[in-house]
Amino acid sequence: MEKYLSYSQEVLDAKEKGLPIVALESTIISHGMPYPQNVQTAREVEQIIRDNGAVPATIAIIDGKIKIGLTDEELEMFGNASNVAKTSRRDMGYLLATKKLGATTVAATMIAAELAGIELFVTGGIGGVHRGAETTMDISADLEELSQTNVAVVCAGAKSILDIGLTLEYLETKGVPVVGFGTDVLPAFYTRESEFSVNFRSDSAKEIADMMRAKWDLGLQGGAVIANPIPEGDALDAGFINGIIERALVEADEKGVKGKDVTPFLLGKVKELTEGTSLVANIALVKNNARVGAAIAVALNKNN
Ligand code: PSU
Ligand code: MN
Repeated sequence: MEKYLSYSQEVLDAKEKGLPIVALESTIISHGMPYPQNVQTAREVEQIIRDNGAVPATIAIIDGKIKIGLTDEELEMFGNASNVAKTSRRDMGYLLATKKLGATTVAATMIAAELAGIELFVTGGIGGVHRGAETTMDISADLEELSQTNVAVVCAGAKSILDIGLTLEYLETKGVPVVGFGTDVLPAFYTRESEFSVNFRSDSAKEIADMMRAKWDLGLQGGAVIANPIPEGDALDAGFINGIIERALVEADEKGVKGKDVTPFLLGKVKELTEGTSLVANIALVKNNARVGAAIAVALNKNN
């Protein structure tokens, strides 16, 4: 693995000392937020993880290596580069071989985290089953990854650019538990609630860590979705944001956006149409996830 993985000094030290580590993705940096807010948010999220007793490992593909932990310079370069490829499971080999810049999605970050021995990963939103998937077959590779790779993923639920109901059905078929952190209903990213229930509610990081340990001890492959609602003060009005998402979906359809471009296009449109309000909410929920994720990583580190 040394041929492909390259650790930052901070992560290397953490591994040697057996400290809890939290993986972070980089598609959110390159395709989810504009520069310079992306780099600033990434740094602040890393600091929140440190302040809560764990060590952050932002993951990206740079120069033919999967980087586990980025230096400040790497983060700055990466967040400001225009030639970064969104990288899912499918794309990893190609990007390593060609030494191009790759931003890891939830799926690719899970793969990298597992290779690096990291059990917990914090992000904003996961991919899912898109609306209209019954004809487009647009289902994120993130879901397949959640079913086979042993990493718990803390997110703010599923965004309503997706078909949340079908996403839950898919996760159920694949045996992926969906846990609400302090909530009975699945949060919908910008809002604290959707019309769907989670499988389990837990109010305790330790309980979630124990659940993951039991699952993995049994040899049950795969991760879990730990859905943590956006803080109340940062949540957007459901009517407002859903109206905007509808408009973004219509435009994506009219423009014929396909494949891996769909999610970044929709996220970009939503940001544009909300005049930045969605970006503020997005930043707030990721930070909130970092707090919860660090607590779960600490608990996982104790029960392994
Ligand atoms: N949802 C968000 N923000 C994001 C993404 C999803 O709210 O940045 C990114 C994540 O990296 C996720 C990817 O893994 O989009 C899913 O893309 P796709 O739907 O093409 O699988
Ligand atoms: Mn897709």
